[in-house]
Amino acid sequence: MVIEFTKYHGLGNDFILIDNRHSPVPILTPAAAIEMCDRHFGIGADGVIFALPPEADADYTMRIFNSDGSEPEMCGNGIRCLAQFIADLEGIEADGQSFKINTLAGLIVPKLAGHNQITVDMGQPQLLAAQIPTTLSQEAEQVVNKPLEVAGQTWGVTGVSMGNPHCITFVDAVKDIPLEVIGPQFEHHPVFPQRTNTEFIEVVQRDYLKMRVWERGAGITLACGTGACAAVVAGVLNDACDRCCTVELPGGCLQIEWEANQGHLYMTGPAQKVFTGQYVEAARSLS
Ligand code: ZDP
Repeated sequence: MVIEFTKYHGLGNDFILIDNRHSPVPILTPAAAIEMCDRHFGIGADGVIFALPPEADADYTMRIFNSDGSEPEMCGNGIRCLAQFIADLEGIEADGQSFKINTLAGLIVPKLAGHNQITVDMGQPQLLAAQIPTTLSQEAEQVVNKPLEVAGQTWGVTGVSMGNPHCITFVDAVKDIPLEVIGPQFEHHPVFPQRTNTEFIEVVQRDYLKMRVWERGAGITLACGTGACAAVVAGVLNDACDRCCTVELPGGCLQIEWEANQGHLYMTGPAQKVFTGQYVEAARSLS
């Protein structure tokens, strides 16, 4: 079987987009997603995203499989790519056009902002330990700068859910962090029962953060939209940054605003189409 796909990236966080508008069930299994995401035997991507029909009061539903086949609740760079994919599929060019997208983290609303930029209303972060989820604090308490032992070191960590779990820690220099060694130890630490995404943050200025990320289910990626939002929330909770920040990731910059009245996060960044193709299912087992 041949599968039509389009490849997009948001700051180098790259995704295979599938037009699944005809059916509420993804046309691919998590096992197929693992094969397609493989950078040597497949197309290569951090995840596979499906544009599915909407549920009530929305325009579309998004589902995503990580490159390890697990299914996250939300994906910040991915939903910008999804918005651009929908605009491309439907021939929409109008700046200001927004889409209501059902996700496992609730309704998320990306808006075409012009010049390849998309602004996403990411909703409100969830801050209680039970919501993240983590056992680092009592269930109904926040997790701000709690000590966590990883790799023989004590890290001060802050927990934030953007629908998906994030563990944020502030460091002097992100370039010195051995991500591939300690990332998996954070991801699988027993205090995070759903595993976790982990962000290492260097505060350059109160309105400019540098970030490197180890993603749950995907490892090192060049950018993470939900992680950048979670980093600004953690920075504000620790009085380390402003509510409006530039977050510099290895793949480029995102603008993040944690609006004060409703407490919604707004993320602005690019989404870029790279190529379309036809994937030969089971290409790997044929090779
Ligand atoms: O929560 C998870 O398992 C993440 N790996 C999901 C993907 C997050 C993403 N990088 C983002 O930009 O938010 C797509």
